[in-house]
Amino acid sequence: MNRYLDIAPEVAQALAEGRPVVALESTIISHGMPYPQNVETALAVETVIRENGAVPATIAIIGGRLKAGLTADEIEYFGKKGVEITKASRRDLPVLVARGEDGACTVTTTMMIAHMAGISVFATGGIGGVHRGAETTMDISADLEELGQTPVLVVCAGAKSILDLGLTLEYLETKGVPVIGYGTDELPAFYTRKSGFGVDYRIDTPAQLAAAFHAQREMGLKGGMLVTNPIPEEYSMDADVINQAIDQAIAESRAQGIHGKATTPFLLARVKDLTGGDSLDSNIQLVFNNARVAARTAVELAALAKA
Ligand code: PSU
Ligand code: MN
Repeated sequence: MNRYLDIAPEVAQALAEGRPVVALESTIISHGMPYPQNVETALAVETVIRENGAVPATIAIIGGRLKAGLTADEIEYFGKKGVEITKASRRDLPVLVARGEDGACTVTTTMMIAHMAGISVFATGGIGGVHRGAETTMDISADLEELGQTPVLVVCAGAKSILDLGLTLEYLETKGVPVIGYGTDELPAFYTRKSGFGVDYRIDTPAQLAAAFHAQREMGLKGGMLVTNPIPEEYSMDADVINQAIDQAIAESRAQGIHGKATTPFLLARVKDLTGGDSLDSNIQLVFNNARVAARTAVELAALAKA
C-alpha cells in the first residue's frame, strides 16, 4: 500500500469486499463553484452516488496526504477555503506532498489517486482539453495525458467550448482513449447537449459501459475511458448565449495575458459571471446526472469483476 495514501474506512471496506465505489474530484469544489453551493453540491453528489448503489470517495490532498474519501467537515473546509487551495495537477503532487500542503485535485490527480486506491470509476463535470489557440500556446490539459495512461472510467458532460473540441478529440484518439457518448452519437458540450462533433461509440446502458471498460482492463490496455453524458434537456442552456459568453471570456483572457494553470479557472469564472446564476444551476444538475451514470456503471463493473 502506498504510504502517502489514506483511504477512508468506509471506502476501504467497500473496496475490500468488491463493492462499487465512485471517485469525485475536489477542484470542482474549491475552484469550480462559489461557497456555499460548492459544499452543498459536493455533499449532494455523494448522496446521489449512494442512492444509486455505490460508495462515494471524494479525492483531495490534505496536509500532504493523498485522501480517497473525505468527511463532511473536510468537504466544508475545501469549499470554504476555495481558491486559496492549490489546484493540483500531476506536476504539483511531489512538492505539495513533501511540504505537507493541501491540494484540490483536478481530473488528472483524481484519476491518479483513485487508481492508487483501487477505484476505477470517477464522476465529474467537465474535463480539461486542448485549448483554442493551442497551436501557438501549447496549452493542452494534463487531463488528456492521464486519460491516456491511467485505467479509470471517467463520466463527464463532455467538454466546454472554452476548448477546441475538435483538437481535443484528435488528441484523445492519438492517446488511444475511447470516447463514448452515453445515449448519444454526438459529443456533448457541457452546457449544451450537442457540439457538432461525433463520439467514437454510442452506448446506451451502464451494463454495456461496464462491459467495454472491463474488456479494456482485462486485455491489459493502459489508459482510461471517457464517457460523455449529455446534460438533461430541461437544464441545458441556449447555445448562442453560452457561446457568446465563452467568446468574450476568451477575448478577455488573451487581453489580460492569462496563461498556464490560471487559464481554465479564469475562463470558467468569467463564463459563470457573464451568464449569471443560470450556468451554475446547469453545472450542478449535470454533475448529479453524471454521478447517477457513474454509480450504476460501478455497480455493473463490480458484478463483472466478481463473475
Ligand atoms: N472544466 C470544467 N470544469 C472544471 C474543470 C475543467 O468544465 O471544473 C477543472 C477540472 O478539475 C479539470 C481542470 O481537471 O479544470 C483542468 O484544468 P487545466 O485545463 O488547467 O488542466
Ligand atoms: Mn493548461
